[in-house]
Amino acid sequence: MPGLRAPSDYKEDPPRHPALVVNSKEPFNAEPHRLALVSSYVTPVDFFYKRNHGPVPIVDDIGKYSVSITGLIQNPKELYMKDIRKLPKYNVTATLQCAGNRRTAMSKTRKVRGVGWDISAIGNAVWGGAKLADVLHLIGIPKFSNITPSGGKHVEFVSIDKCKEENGGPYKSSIPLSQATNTEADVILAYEMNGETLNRDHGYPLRVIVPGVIGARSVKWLDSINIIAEECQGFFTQKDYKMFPPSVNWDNIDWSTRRPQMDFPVQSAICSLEEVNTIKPGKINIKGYAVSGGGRGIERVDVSIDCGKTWVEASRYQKTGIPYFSDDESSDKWAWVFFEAEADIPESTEIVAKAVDITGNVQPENVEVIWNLRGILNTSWHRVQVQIGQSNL
Ligand SMILES: Nc1nc2c(c(=O)[nH]1)N[C@H]1C(S)=C(S)[C@@H](COP(=O)(O)O)O[C@H]1N2
Ligand SMILES: [Mo]
Repeated sequence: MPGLRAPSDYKEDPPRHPALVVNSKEPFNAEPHRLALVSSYVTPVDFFYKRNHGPVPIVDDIGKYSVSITGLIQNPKELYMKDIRKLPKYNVTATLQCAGNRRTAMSKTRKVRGVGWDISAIGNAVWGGAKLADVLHLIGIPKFSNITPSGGKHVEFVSIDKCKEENGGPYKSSIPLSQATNTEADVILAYEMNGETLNRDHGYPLRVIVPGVIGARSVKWLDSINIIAEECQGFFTQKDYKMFPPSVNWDNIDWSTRRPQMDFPVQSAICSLEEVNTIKPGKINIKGYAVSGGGRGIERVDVSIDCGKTWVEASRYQKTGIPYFSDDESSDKWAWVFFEAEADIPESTEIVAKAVDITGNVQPENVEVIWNLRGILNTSWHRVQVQIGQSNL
């Protein structure tokens, strides 16, 4: 692991913005306030959620840093930053969402295990870097490959951070070779975030970005890329980030019965209001984000101000002044969409939002039906309470 070093404690973790809500200090897990989240389409780096499983790695000499590409290929290779920077550079606007986003709300039904996230374990950034398809092409794997001549079917990304879930070993995960070599899937080895050099919390010097897929597959602090026959056998691919039915508990769980989660389902949340609000009667602004996995656009966002009895359609946009159309060339395919609606609130009520993606997938009404012991993928209708009274808004 030339050039990249993994500390065993948190003394050398980077400084963070004081406005972040810290869910866990060591390892550092934090998210912005919901209002901050919808104040800009591209999330500023400081306010982008941070999800670490161990101390943040350190680069002592960037000139010495390289990524090794090994496994079921003819010629294993070491790639330095200069080799990666020589490849065509792409800027991909993509929303990263932790599978545990909105876990706290799921925990209220029945206890779940995991970091307690509110609704902001999500962010949208412009990721600059080389396409993984180009990197793999460089080492002799053709674009749009399903298998290498020696039987490689998956691409494993290995970091160097020391994670307790891996008994002190590094974070790792994998994606199918077909996705990795598909230029349209836009899988990026990113060295920039929002036009700046990637910072330490987000994976400096190099991380993977797998658009449309749960954040867990976007491995930070990349140390090696392995072409393998079976999917990654590590903890975060085999014993975590899988969706189980509500009947499965910690006594009867059999991890091997489920596939690792990849695409995330359609999601939306109201960010202009807290969970419980006290307002004066009159007009309020209902604003939030909506996003779906796999590059599926957002077809519609419905808002209700009477607990879900009747609905109005919210307006949608990515860039101010430009109307959003799902599947249009002018839209950012991998990015979230903001929605907005104005409503008159005469009495205390529950305000609800639900999004529909281009496939017609819609968020489930209740959290109970999607409850799972790890508390992942809470995409149930987002509900906030408003009470009429002395205003705090
Ligand atoms: N090496 C490494 N990569 C990682 C993680 C990690 O702990 N170590 N966390 C993963 C998870 S679960 C998520 S949600 C995203 C979070 O990325 P961010 O901290 O840049 O928001 O990184 C992923 N990649
Ligand atoms: Mo995550």
